[in-house]
Formats: sequence, structure tokens, C-alpha cells
Amino acid sequence: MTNHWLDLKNAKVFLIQGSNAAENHPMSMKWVMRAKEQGAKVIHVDPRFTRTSKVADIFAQIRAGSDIAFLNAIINYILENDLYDEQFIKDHTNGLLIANEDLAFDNGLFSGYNQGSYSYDTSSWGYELDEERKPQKADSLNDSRCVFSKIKGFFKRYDFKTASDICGVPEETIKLIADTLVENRPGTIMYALGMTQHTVGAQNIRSFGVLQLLLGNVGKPGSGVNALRGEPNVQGATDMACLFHILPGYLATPNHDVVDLDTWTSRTGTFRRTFMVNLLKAWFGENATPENDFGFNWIMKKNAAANYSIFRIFETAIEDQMKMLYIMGQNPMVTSPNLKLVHEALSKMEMLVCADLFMTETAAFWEKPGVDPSTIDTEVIFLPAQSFLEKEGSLSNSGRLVQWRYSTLNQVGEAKSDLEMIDLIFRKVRELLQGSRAEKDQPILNAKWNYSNNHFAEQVLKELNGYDITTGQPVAGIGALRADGTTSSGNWLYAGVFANNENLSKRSDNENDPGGLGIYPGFRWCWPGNIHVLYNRASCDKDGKPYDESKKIVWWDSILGRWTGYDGPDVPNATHGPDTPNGQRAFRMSGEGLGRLIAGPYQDPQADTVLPRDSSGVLVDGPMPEFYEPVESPTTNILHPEVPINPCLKYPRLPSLQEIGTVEDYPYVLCTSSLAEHWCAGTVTRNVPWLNELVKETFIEIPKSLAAKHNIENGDEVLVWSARGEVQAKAMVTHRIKTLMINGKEVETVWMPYNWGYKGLSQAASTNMVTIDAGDPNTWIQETKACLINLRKV
Ligand SMILES: Nc1nc2c(c(=O)[nH]1)N[C@H]1C(S)=C(S)[C@@H](COP(=O)(O)OP(=O)(O)OC[C@H]3O[C@@H](n4cnc5c(=O)[nH]c(N)nc54)[C@H](O)[C@@H]3O)O[C@H]1N2
Ligand SMILES: Nc1nc2c(c(=O)[nH]1)N[C@H]1C(S)=C(S)[C@@H](COP(=O)(O)OP(=O)(O)OC[C@H]3O[C@@H](n4cnc5c(=O)[nH]c(N)nc54)[C@H](O)[C@@H]3O)O[C@H]1N2
Ligand SMILES: [Mo]
Repeated sequence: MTNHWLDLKNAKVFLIQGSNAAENHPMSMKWVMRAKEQGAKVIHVDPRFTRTSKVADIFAQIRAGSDIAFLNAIINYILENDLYDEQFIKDHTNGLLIANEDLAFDNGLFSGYNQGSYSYDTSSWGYELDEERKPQKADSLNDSRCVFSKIKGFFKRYDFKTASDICGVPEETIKLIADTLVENRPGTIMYALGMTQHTVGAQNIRSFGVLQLLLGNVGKPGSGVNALRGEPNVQGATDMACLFHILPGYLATPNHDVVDLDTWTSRTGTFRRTFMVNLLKAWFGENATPENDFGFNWIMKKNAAANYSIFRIFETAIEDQMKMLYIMGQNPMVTSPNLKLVHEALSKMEMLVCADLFMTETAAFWEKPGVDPSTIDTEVIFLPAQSFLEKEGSLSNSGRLVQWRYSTLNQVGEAKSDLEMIDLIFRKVRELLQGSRAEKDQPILNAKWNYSNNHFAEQVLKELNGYDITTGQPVAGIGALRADGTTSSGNWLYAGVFANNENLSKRSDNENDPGGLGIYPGFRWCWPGNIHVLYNRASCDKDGKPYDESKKIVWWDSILGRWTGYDGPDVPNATHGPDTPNGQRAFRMSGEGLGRLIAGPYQDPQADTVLPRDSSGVLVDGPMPEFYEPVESPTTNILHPEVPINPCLKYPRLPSLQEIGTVEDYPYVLCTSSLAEHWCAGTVTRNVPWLNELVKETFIEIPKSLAAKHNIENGDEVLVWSARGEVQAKAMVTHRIKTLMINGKEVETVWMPYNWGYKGLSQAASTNMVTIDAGDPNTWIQETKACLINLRKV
């Protein structure tokens, strides 16, 4: 979230799109409803009418996977009718900067496309630079060369009629939603998987970003683009880099050609070098010295061209390259798309280790009904894990609030905490490697690893915060981190959580809320630096004065000579005023310090210890969000039929296991998601009898019109099949999904939960037998919100 949960109460309008907040994030609705009591409007855009739609003032039923067309039409309307916040655009976005003259878009492709590699050379997506390599700036937004003029041209194709033909939302509803957003500011956006689980998932969110920048809805209370995160602590997990392309604190994992720390620095910036040195000190302790580049070459490198996502883990197993997998707290035999492929992959592994609370479908994959276990050689080891009740530790919520949890249960049986399991394994592996000179073993032999079993998790949090090595005391914040190896910090974003040797994630002051904005600065601790609203510098004009005095959050205090306010000011340096370059960098992590309407690479030439020099924030599949159809689509792409789907998509990779269905054979769109009554794989919830009583088995929601066509009634057994597999489920004939008119043709959508498998107290077919494992080329999230199926009554 750019903002935070309590901040929702400050919004005047909510665009909830691709999120079923009422069922999946019920606590959020408390604040939405509070705003509604003050007159705020709620808009819900979803293929299916849910409990969230029930509280909406406007509900728009949209075709799954067509959101960019819908959002771009709103953006175009705002641009064409001068409904944008001109001052904000000039102050805080790159709208006035002169775009690179080679930037082009033609028939579905941006400039720089390479057909053979399905990728873009992004160099034409940046700016025209002056002699000092700074972006040239136009005097007015009317300059035909500036970013603002370029986006006007780009979004022009998205008139209401075209958008409506693509997404199925009537033209007048799109206009009503656009007017409601324009008339009620600040407004906020809440989204989750309905937007991200697509092959255009990241560009969906870029449309949100452009929309909010145009409306001036960034950095202010009640504004922002808010990702409602999923699994408990998924925010913490991404902060700690449970992803292949980043290290803790979102630092880039070096590619194979990054031979030393200087090369890494030249690509990512001196600013980030400090964080990298601190990370290396945390990992390798005394063994990380200036002489050995702080152990930089001990950390893993990746092949720049390779994809190490979960898809490739399974695919490389099938290709006989992945021999062993250690899974902690995941049940991919239910939750991963295209389960046939996953099963084949697990069957080919030499060894599978699963640490879980329950015997999962994954740990027992060899017991899958219809499979002969004697044909599978994989050795499976199951490690019983402690649940959150048996252990303490911190969780980071969607609003980046780090909150301490205490254990409430004694250890049950032989179960161990994941930390303890990893500790035992690490120590044993290191013992086995003692004396090895092999290069690949050096990271383990040189690691700093000296935890004790006394409040293990708190030792880890302290290490993430980091120490001043010269005094042995925890550092007070990001500003205290040095690049010379005299401080350490396992994750720069968490520097400050242990300031003054106190675990600030345990703080509980829920009384003191200066400004009444819901910030409560003494309640737990928020990264970075207890800043609750990111980009809050953008709530002020060039001179550091709040645009809206009645909703001020931070400001420049010229008497004190510093940025101050109710929240931590999000500025590079609190004493660098509006008359300095740093005082104008509301988007301090981007090279130009501005919000990007066009997102291209830009490196600041005068990168010093404060200014970053990198091209982060650039997506691989375009500088502006363009609409592409899902891989399996019920219709043609009317904008550019020759480039129907995301041109950066490499799919299928294993054609025999990744078949793509066509609308002729598979005429209906399948949308999948979770239920209020169950949790993801259902491993935990399907073992709770009361929850099974509420929803006892999987089902398929079929619109009345389609059910009638197939003679299906409520409760009938239905066979559902795609190009990849089949499942059987009970029919739930529904009014909640309706037929949509797309490109002049009727399109029917059905919906299924994905929470079942063949273990636990409630067993049923796994929907992911039929879903598709094509993924967004930026994030590798799967397209589980839209694929094509066929169905019949059994
Ligand atoms: N009770 C409960 N709560 C949960 C979970 C759970 O399993 N059970 N899971 C947690 C997890 S891990 C996550 S990630 C979150 C997920 O939270 P959400 O993202 O809110 O959950 P979903 O239901 O997957 O999807 C949200 C909505 O997106 C809609 N949708 C699908 N495709 C599209 C599309 O193309 N466009 C638009 N506009 N909408 C679309 C779906 O119809 C659905 O209503 O919930 C978390 N909370
Ligand atoms: N078709 C379709 N598929 C989807 C989605 C969809 O919308 N549609 N949504 C996707 C999303 S958003 C998500 S997040 C994934 C979720 O996919 P998974 O992560 O596979 O699902 P969970 O049920 O959350 O699995 C968590 C496992 O962790 C175990 N566990 C709980 N606590 C602990 C612990 O402390 N230690 C250990 N070792 N184990 C523990 C639980 O028993 C459970 O087996 O599913 C994805 N799959
Ligand atoms: Mo999730």
C-alpha cells in the first residue's frame, strides 16, 4: 500500500477493482464504511457481484482480463476534457519533461521490440537529455514533445465505445465512474489479485498509477494505490526477498556479468551501495571486509536471461535439472496453476522436503487418486512445523506496519519453528562442508551465523535493523547506515525498528494521533522510518505548503528549517528545503525524483550519496499500459489483431504440457478465486469442521443464461474441462454473473473457488487442474483469473 489501512477513512471515493475486500480483507471495510458514513462513494469493478459489490454505490461488471481498456478510457476522458490536476502534474510528475524522440507505439508494439527474444530494448523510452545529461523540460504541457502530450496521443484510442466493446461495461457506466472519481478527491484505489493474476498484471497497476498521478491522488491522506496483500506476512516475505530477482530491501540480485561491487553500484546507484554493504556485513560479519569487496562475490548471481520463478522450478524438474525441493508452508499441488505439470515435476524430483502443519496434497502427491505410488521414485520427507500460535515473531501488514506477535501455545508434539529447522539444517550443512575449498561452499562457510534459541525471532529482527559495529548498539535508522563496513543491517527498510535497543514493533500507543488522520505514530512501527503515507511530500506544492490545509500531513517548516508534520516526511533529507533539488524529490527512489506518466529508464548523472542512479520502475513490457487479451481469450484484440496478447510473453515453454485452448473448443471464460470461508489451499481451513459446514465442497458458479443452455440446475454435477485438464464440481446457478456483450458477441463467464484437494476433512477436485500457467513477464504471476473452459452436465 502507498497509504495504510486506517488512512482509508480519509478517502472521498474508493475505486475497488480486482479485489473482494469485504470477503478477503474484511478489516479494510471497517474504514471504508467509516468513510462512507461521511459521504464517500464506493465503486466496485468486478466480473462477479460479491459482498463487496453489495456495499458499493456503483457496481460495474467487467470481463476478466480487460481492465486496462476500462481504466485507459477513464484516463483518456480526463485528458481530453482537462479534468486533471494541472498543478500537481507540473510539480510532481514527469509530464513536462521532453520524451525521447524515438519513443513510438505502432500497432500493438512500442519502439525497441525484438521479435526473436520477445523483449524490448528500453533505451527509447527515456528523455531527451541536455549536455549535463539531465532531462530537457518544456515550458508548458502543450509542448508536443513533452511526456504529457505523448500520453494524450497514446490514450486517445481508448474512447468509451472502444473500451466498452472490449470490457463489456456500458459506456455510460464508465463515464459515471470517471465523473465520480474526478468530482471526489482525494480518492483511493484498492486492488488485489483480480488485477494482478493476469499476463498484463503489472501494466494493470501502471494504469492505476497514471490515473492517480493525473488526479493528484498521491501522497495525500485518503489517496494512493493500495495493494491489499494476501497471505499473512506476504508483505514481510517480499520485503525479505522470498523472490528470485531481489535481495532483502528490494536490492537487485546481481546478474552473472556483475563481477564486483563497483559494477553493481554503477548499475543501481551509490545510494543503494550503502544498503548492499550493510546487507553483506549482516550476512558475512567479520569475514566481509573492504579488501574482499565485503564478500560481494559470495552472494548468488543470476543469469540475466533466465527466469527462476516457481514455474521454472517445476519445468526444470521435468527437464531433469532440478533434483530437490524444500517447501515451507506452501501447497502447490492445490494452489499452482496447471496441476498436471506440477505433479509430473514432483514425480521427477529425487527428493522433496515439506515443512507444514498438516500432511498436504503436495507432501502426499504420490497418493493422488488414480496414481500408482510404485511408479514414483521421489523420496519425500515431512517436517512437522509449528503454527503461528506456538511461536513469536513479527508480521508486516499491507500498510508496512511491523507488528510483534507473541506465542500463546506451548510446543505441540515434535513440531519445530521454521527458524529452528533452518538453523539446525544450516549448522549441519556447515559441519559437513568444513575444510572445503570449493568456491560454491564459501558463502556457507563464511556466513555470520550465531543465533541462540532464546527469542530467536527477536535476534533476527535486531539483525535486520542492524548495528553500529563500532559500539555494538542497534542503529537508529536508515540515516545511520554507513558504506564503509562499520555498520550492518540485514534489511535497510527495517533500520529503525530497533532504535534505542527497543523493539518498536511492540509499541501499543493507540491514543495519540496528531492530526486525526489515523497515523498513530507510537503504535507498532512502519517502514521506512515510520513513514505511513509514501510520497507524502507530494501533498505539498513546490514551496512545501500543503495543497489542502484542512487535510495536511507533512510540510516544510521554514523556522525550524526542516520538513515536519503528523507523519514521517518522505523526503531524501528532512533538512533539505524546497529550494534544494532534494526538497523537490517527492518520488525519491526514481532517478528524476518525479512520478512517471511514461516509465522509461533514467539515470541521474550527478548521482551522489543521496541520488539514486538506476532504471528501476521500468516494466519490461512497455512504458505505458497497453491492453492485450488474456492468453486464452474469447475474442479478438480489436485494437491490434496481429498483436493480440502481451508480446513479451514466452508461452508455452513446454508445449506438450502447456496447451492453449481456443474459443471454438472452449467457449467460456473461467475466473477463479478464494472464499471468505476457506483459506487458499484449504489445508488449514478444510481441517476445521465448522468451516466445512459452511462450505463443504467445491462448486462452479454458472450464470442463469448459460445454465439454461446446458440444462443445468442448482446442485447438478458438472464436468469442466480446459486444454490442460478437467474437474468435476456441483453447480451453483447464479444471478451474480451476467452475460456480457463483447465486440458485438455474447460472452459467458463462470467462476470457481480453488481451495480443494484430496487431503483433509473435506476433499474435492482442485480447480487448478484446468487453469493456465502463463505468467506476467515482469512478475511471473500466473493468469489464474482468466482462462477458457467448456462444460457439461454429468
Ligand atoms: N477468507 C479469506 N481471506 C483471504 C484469503 C482466503 O483464501 N480466504 N486469501 C488471502 C490471499 S493469499 C490473497 S492474495 C487475498 C486475495 O484477495 P482478493 O484479490 O480480494 O481475492 P480474489 O477473490 O482472488 O480476487 C478478487 C476479486 O477479483 C475479481 N476478478 C477476477 N478477475 C478480474 C479481472 O480481470 N478484473 C477485475 N476487475 N476483477 C477481477 C474476482 O471476481 C474477485 O472478486 O486474500 C487474502 N484473504
Ligand atoms: N486458481 C487459483 N489459484 C491460486 C489463486 C487464485 O486466485 N486462483 N491464488 C494464489 C494466491 S494469491 C496464493 S497466495 C496461493 C497460496 O498458495 P499456498 O501458499 O500454497 O496456500 P496456503 O493454503 O496458504 O498454504 C500455506 C501452507 O502453509 C502451512 N502453514 C501455515 N503456517 C505455517 C508455518 O508457520 N510454517 C509452515 N512450515 N507451514 C505453515 C499451511 O498448513 C498450508 O499448507 O495460491 C494461489 N493460487
Ligand atoms: Mo495471495
